Amino acid sequence: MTTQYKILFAGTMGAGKTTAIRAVSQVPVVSTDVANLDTKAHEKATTTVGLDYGEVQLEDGSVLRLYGAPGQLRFQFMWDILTRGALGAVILLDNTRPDPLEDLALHLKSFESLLRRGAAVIGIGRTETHPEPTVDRYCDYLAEQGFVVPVLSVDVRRREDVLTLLDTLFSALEMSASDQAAY
Ligand SMILES: Nc1nc2c(ncn2[C@@H]2O[C@H](COP(=O)(O)OP(=O)(O)OP(=O)(O)O)[C@@H](O)[C@H]2O)c(=O)[nH]1
Ligand SMILES: [Mg+2]
Repeated sequence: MTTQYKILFAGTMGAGKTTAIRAVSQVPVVSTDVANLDTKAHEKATTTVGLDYGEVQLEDGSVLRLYGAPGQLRFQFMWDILTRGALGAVILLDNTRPDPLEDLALHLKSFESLLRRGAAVIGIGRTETHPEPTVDRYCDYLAEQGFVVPVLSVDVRRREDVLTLLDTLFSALEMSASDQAAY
């Protein structure tokens, strides 16, 4: 039987969870996007109200089942549901938002158990126009809170950037598995 892993894409509204899954999926993506009526929160045309689903096959033949969460806070109850059974998470943040470190704090709380076991990677979008907070600032903030999580600057419209996030997540998972084996 093919080995399958569930990976969750979470993060703020408009950070690009749906975009990221569409960029890498090798099957037609199932989306639950509807017209975005909350244009104060983000001006984009559509927003996810349920989940996204796509798949990508790794070189060893195993399959990643990619689930995208809705970013709007009114759907926060979906985050826990979608986290169940996930091997790891890609958390996408958007540097154009008013307070990206506050967004980070919310996601540290919501995905704490995945983050604590080294099963997450953080991707920061739109750093070319909004370089602050820098990746170093995010890492310092994480360290202050006792988290060790890789942080990358990404443009999730690019397939290679999304694949790099997934590679980094798997490296983090391997490292945390070998740390645990050492005890
Ligand atoms: N300029 C720029 N646009 C980006 C970048 N990353 C993503 N986008 C755009 O930002 C939008 C992201 O939209 P979605 O993929 O729907 O975002 P989402 O995270 O799924 O949002 P919700 O489902 O509403 O939570 C798309 O229009 C992308 O093309 C980036 O790095 N630079
Ligand atoms: Mg979406």
